[in-house]
Amino acid sequence: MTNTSAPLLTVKTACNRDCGDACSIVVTVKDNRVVRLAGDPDHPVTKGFLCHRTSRFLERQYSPHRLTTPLVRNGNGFQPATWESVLDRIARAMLRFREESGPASIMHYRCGGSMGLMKLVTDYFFERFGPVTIKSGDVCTGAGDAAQQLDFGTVDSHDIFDLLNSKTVILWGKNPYVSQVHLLPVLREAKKNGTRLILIDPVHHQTAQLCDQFVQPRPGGDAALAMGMASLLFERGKVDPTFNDYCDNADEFRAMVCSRTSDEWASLAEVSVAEISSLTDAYSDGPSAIVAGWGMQRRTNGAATVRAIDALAAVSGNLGVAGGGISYCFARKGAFDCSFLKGEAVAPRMIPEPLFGPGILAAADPPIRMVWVTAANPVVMLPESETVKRALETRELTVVVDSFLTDTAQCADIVLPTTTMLEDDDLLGAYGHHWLAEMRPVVAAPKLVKTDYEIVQSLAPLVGLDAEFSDDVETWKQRLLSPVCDRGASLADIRRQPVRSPDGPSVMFANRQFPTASGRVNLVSSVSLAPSGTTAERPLLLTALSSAAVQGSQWLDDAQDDYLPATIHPDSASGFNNDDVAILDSEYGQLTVRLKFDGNQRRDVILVPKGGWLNKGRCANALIKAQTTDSGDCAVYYETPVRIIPPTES
Ligand SMILES: Nc1nc2c(c(=O)[nH]1)N[C@H]1C(S)=C(S)[C@@H](COP(=O)(O)OP(=O)(O)OC[C@H]3O[C@@H](n4cnc5c(=O)[nH]c(N)nc54)[C@H](O)[C@@H]3O)O[C@H]1N2
Ligand SMILES: Nc1nc2c(c(=O)[nH]1)N[C@H]1C(S)=C(S)[C@@H](COP(=O)(O)OP(=O)(O)OC[C@H]3O[C@@H](n4cnc5c(=O)[nH]c(N)nc54)[C@H](O)[C@@H]3O)O[C@H]1N2
Ligand SMILES: [Mo]
Repeated sequence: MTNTSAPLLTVKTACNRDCGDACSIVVTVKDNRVVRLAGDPDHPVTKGFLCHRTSRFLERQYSPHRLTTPLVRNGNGFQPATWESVLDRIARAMLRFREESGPASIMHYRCGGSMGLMKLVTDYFFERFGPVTIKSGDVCTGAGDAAQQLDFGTVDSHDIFDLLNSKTVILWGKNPYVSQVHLLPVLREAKKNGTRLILIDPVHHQTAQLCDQFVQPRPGGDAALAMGMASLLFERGKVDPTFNDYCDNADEFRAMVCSRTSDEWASLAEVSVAEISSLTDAYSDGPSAIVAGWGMQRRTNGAATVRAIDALAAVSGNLGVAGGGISYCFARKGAFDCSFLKGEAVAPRMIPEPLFGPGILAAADPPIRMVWVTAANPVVMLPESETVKRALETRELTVVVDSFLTDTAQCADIVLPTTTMLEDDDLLGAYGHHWLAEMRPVVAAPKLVKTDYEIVQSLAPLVGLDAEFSDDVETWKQRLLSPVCDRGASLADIRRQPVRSPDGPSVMFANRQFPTASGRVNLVSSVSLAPSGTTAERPLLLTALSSAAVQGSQWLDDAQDDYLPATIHPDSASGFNNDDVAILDSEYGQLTVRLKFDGNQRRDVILVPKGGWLNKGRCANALIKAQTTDSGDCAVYYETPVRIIPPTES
């Protein structure tokens, strides 16, 4: 019962969701209940507004489906249990598996439920206990990260406001209306100042309307498009005459670019000669920034694609200059001391993240006997959902930490209830700008709900790790911030006002020195093009993308009642009408969908929202094959060929 006379308190915290914006939130609390969430007007990036999904977070916070007690499996269902009994059972199992089969028989898996730095301390718990089996790579950004590490020796970006210095900005496969709404004010201001905006995306979306030019290449055609643009730069004498001075492989790169004409590259990218020409004109009228999205690297040639675009930025002279650059991710952990965690360097075994399901099933010597899943919903979000489900259901012990009984939690033997972002205590960097933030519990969690850190803290004494995990969160925060604490970014500073990381560059590589082995850019010297992916039998590429209303799989309770909407060009759906129900069929499975016609889409794609639940029949990953990209162990999410068939034929 809310006490109507209780005072309204206003407190600040930050949004920990997997998004580049890491917003500062102003929270209004009454009687230990949050009554309002608003964007912080004092934060230069948040600018006083929140996205659609976080504005509606209170529906999730106060959902009747939230988990409020530990659960243990009882046949096909679950029954409540005490923390004492579940922790005791988990600790005994962990000690026994380690003793009998070695720590590699335990796998710890975490994904993007929270971007908080304290989640690394949970990883550290398993590293100290083991090290245990972990994932390698990253289904979100792995291929592009690997590409930029190779090319530049690091992954970071120009300041977000440096886009105001650009004459041209190319949004290369990016949809800020959905995935990064706080980039929009910057883009709008740039546009008002005369900056030309261009979108390159195989999918037509709202961002096209914001832009002066929209180019719609074939999915996976970007490397060819970048090569075509580079070839026109060479032809027109528009390359930076000094690029040899700061790039390796200049001759090899040029030979590759010139191995085809720009017309041939254009046709491989499925864009017109006029389009590639006007794109190159615009790009060479700089300084020009490329803001690369994440979708293009979730393909078999994902790393090669980002490398081709990096090289285009390098030879055009756009590296190291204000208004230039190729922005992919910001180094969100850059300000923090995370050296306590050794990660991949000490792991006894790694399973590439996209191969989580088949990888667990195939693991031998030792087999994986126990899996601990936290801040992740792999059944829904990783490819081959049914295989992931089987892998989790057949372990001797599966523990899932979440606030909801997700498809993944339903595979567990033990489910541990955890806090939401309004109850958690943590630090954040952002992958879409350079500001740092602190999360504070603005209301108390339900009585039996613990943060991830509190959970490993309670487990630590039962497995002999009390000393390492006795520090409080405040101590960890100070430790994490130690590299920047005497440069204006101490915990006290961050509590007082928005703080930009002192290590966040305004302009990357301003002295054209690169942290590669040679100190120079490593230009790519061969690029593969993605296979077209479609077949005569299955002529559409299943493309399951982020949607504005939801973060990943975190749908609100009543949002999944209809069939999954599937957007398709009407020419690719002959025999069907708009709003018809159809079966979406791949080699791996089927889903029932409701068709939505859109004449702006290419004829070789079908679009559905990512993150639909398996138990609601809305999970795209049930149709998608588990495979890795060319580098970085990212997932190939958008290359599964599918067809639509009438419901009666399935
Ligand atoms: N509302 C909302 N916001 C989110 C999320 C969410 O679920 N909902 N998810 C968050 C997460 S996990 C992440 S990683 C980020 C980024 O999430 P993403 O959804 O990856 O964000 P974008 O990079 O904006 O969008 C991907 C774009 O890549 C395009 N694309 C796909 N294939 C190709 C290709 O071959 N070439 C080119 N040029 N483009 C291609 C798609 O059409 C799409 O427009 O956003 C975060 N923000
Ligand atoms: N087909 C297809 N699949 C995709 C993508 C795609 O574009 N297409 N996108 C991919 C991308 S970019 C990403 S990043 C992944 C995301 O994959 P996930 O990170 O697995 O996705 P979420 O749905 O956000 O699931 C996170 C879970 O964490 C829980 N959670 C939230 N906060 C906390 C916390 O503090 N502690 C704990 N223990 N749990 C918490 C939430 O309740 C939620 O159930 O999905 C990938 N999957
Ligand atoms: Mo992601």
